[in-house]
Amino acid sequence: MSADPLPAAGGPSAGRYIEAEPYPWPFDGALGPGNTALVIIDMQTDFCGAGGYVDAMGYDLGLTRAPIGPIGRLLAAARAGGYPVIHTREGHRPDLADLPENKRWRSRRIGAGIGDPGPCGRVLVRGEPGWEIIPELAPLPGEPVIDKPGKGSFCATDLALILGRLGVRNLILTGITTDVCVHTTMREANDRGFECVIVSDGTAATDPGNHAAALRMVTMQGGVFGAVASSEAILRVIG
Ligand code: C5J
Repeated sequence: MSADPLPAAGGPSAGRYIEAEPYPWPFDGALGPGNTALVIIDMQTDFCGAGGYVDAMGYDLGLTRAPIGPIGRLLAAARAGGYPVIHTREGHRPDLADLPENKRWRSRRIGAGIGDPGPCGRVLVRGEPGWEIIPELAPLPGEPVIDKPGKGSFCATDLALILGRLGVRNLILTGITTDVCVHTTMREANDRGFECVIVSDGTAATDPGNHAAALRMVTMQGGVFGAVASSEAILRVIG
């Protein structure tokens, strides 16, 4: 009789798990620096700094800055434990050749035109001050930085190639915003077979209700996109 290669659906079997909802993560308990990456999404001045894109739209920067502390602690633990760290940046080419016309039009409607000049340089344009990752979470040399023109981190990027090269199959997802770039990335990753956990206090949205709803969506259908865990629960295992 051959052994079942999957853990029992009802609960964890032997392995290393993070306390998460709706199941201990990862599903198979196979968690370690050789197969698990910390992904930090779009912690750029444009999304959480004064004068950036989110600020120009009039949203509360206190919300999008809230995960900086928890992400910083996860980043330190991941680096110390030898876990791969991947950063992403949303932004467009200076000639805006990769900026869809409808994306630009919508951003101009709300007073934060992508590609237009602002206090932090041209909004969401590569190379501009607002597009840079905030100093508190700056990448170290050797940590891949994925430049993406869209909301998802897999669309029009080399992220899948890099994760494959690293042997990564589990993703710890952090960054901003929960309901837009983090969720889009989680959905893209889940469809590609990655096992994902989203960090409840390591993510934030421009609306607290959207943040809560985005986390709740993950837990439906037995964990339709993966699982949700706090940074503290993750630090207990990888810290
Ligand atoms: C948005 C993002 N919200 N990083 N980008 O436009 O979530």
